[in-house]
Amino acid sequence: MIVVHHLNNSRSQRVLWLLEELGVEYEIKRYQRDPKTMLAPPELRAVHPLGKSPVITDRDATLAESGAILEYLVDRYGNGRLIPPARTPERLRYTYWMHFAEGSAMPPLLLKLIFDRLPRGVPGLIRPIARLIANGALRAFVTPNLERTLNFMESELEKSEWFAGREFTAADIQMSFPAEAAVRRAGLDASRPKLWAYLERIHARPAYRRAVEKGGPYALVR
Ligand SMILES: N[C@@H](CCC(=O)N[C@@H](CS)C(=O)NCC(=O)O)C(=O)O
Repeated sequence: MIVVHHLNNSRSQRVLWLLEELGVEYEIKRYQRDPKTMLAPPELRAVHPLGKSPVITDRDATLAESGAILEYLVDRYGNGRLIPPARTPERLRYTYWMHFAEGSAMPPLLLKLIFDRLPRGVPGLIRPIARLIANGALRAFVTPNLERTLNFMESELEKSEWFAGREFTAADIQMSFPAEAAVRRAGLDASRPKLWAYLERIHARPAYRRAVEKGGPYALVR
C-alpha cells in the first residue's frame, strides 16, 4: 500500500490528486504545520532526512521530491496514462514542465514569500530598513522574474490547452502548485486568460476535488 506523508496545505496535495486521477489505493499519514512558523513537524524527518512534504513510501522505497514522486507513480501505476508517448514532441514538453515547476517557477515565488514577510519578522525599530531592503530586492529581481515566468507560462498555454499538448498529463498536476501559488503571491488573475482557464479546468476535475476533500483545507485554492 502506498503511504503519502501529507503535510496540510502543501505540495503533497499534488500527489493525492495524481493518485485520485489514477484510481490507485493509498493511505494518508497526516502532519500539521507549525501555525506560527509554517514549518513541518520534526516527525517528518524520521521518514526522510529533509523533513519536507511530500514523501511517499511504497513497498521498500521511500521517495521525496514531488516531481520524482509523480514520475514514479505514473511509471509504476499509470499503464501509459497521463504521460505522452516516448520520443514525441509532447513527451519532451512533458519532461520540460515536470522540471520547470520546481526548478524555475517555484524559486521566484519562494523569494516573493520571503521578502514579503521579511520586514514583519524583525524588531520594530529596524523594520523600515528591512522593508527598504526587501522592496529593493523585490523590485530589482523578484518581480521582473515572476512577470517573465508567468508571461512565459501564459504564452505556452496559448499554443495548446495543456502544458504538454492537447491532452491532460501529470505535468499539469506538477504545474498546478506554482500556478496556484502565483494567484496568492504574485497577483495571477484573469488578465492572463489562458493560465486562468487552466486553473478553472483543473479545479473542476472530480479527482482534484476528491484529493482536496481527502487532504483537508487547501488555502492555495481560490
Ligand atoms: N521541491 C520540493 C519542495 C518540498 C517542500 O518545500 N515542501 C514544503 C511543503 S509545500 C514543506 O515541506 N515545507 C515545510 C518545511 O520546510 O518545514 C518538492 O517539490 O517536493
